[in-house]
Amino acid sequence: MQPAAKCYNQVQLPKVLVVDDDPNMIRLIAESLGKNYDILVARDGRACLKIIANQSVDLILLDVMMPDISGFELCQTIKDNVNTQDIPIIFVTSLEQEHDVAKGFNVGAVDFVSKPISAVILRARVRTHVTMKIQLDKMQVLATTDPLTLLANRRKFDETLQLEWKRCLRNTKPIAILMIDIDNFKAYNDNYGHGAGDECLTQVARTLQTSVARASDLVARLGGEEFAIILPDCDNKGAEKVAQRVINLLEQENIPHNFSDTCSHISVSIGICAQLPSVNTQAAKTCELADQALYQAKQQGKNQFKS
Ligand code: GH3
Ligand code: MG
Ligand code: MG
Ligand code: MG
Repeated sequence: MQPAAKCYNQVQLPKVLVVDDDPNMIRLIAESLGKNYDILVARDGRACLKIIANQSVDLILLDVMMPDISGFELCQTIKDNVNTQDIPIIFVTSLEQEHDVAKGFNVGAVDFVSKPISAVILRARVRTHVTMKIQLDKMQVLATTDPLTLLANRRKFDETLQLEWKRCLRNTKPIAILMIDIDNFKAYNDNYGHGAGDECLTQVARTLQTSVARASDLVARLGGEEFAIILPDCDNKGAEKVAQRVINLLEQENIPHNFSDTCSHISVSIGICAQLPSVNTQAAKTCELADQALYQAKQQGKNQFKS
């Protein structure tokens, strides 16, 4: 699972992880950086990997020569993992031969700082790379978020589906997709106005988010009044439970819709497809089948789900 997403409204110090087997060096680096950063410490590669698996880190200062795993190997491991590959890594090392520096960049580092360290240079480089990382994070959030509902957008949906599909294939687990479409939404917009339509979309988005239980479940707005949910490690029975929860919650919320041919409140139709991924099938096929089920739900009277 990915570390929790960052909240940019909160005033939070950037997190810098110092990985070094020498406690004196760790102290020196921490003193050089001052109070502008939240400094985390790991004495070896294993401790480093544990920290970055559990929290989001903005920069790693990495020693090369360490007893268990070398900094070069550790850097490669971090860069090979999709959940950690965007963390910038600066090597802090006494190795300064051309081929060592080249190797550091080849395994994915963004910079090099020589030991013995100069506090001024270290601070300047850390500030530069942390600033870039924070800007990159903001751009990534913008590129993957639907601005109206703050749900994941279609790009994020497609990316997540590919990742979760592969993960479920590796672990021999089923994956379920729910395709969700608001019923008679054109009539809602035409009668209550576009502003009310936007508010309704936001409220439905919140309801969908409330209906899923796990951190790995993804709710997305695909466009217009169409949404989708990815439920990794979930079979058809589990997916039907989520769909029923959505329908029940919308009934309780009772957003009035007097121009609907279905019922007097805002409702949705849901198509479900749960599959065990295999090497011969593709995620797109699951979406297609969920779309066909959604069509059935619409045909058979709306405000319901079909598998
Ligand atoms: P059905 O029950 O068969 O799904 O019919 P429908 O009216 O919901 O579906 P249709 O595809 O005919 O209309 C979708 C409407 O959604 C069209 C448009 O007015 C509205 N819509 C799409 N995107 C937005 C948006 O971002 N904001 C608002 N307010 N309305 C939107
Ligand atoms: Mg060392
Ligand atoms: Mg539609
Ligand atoms: Mg619709």
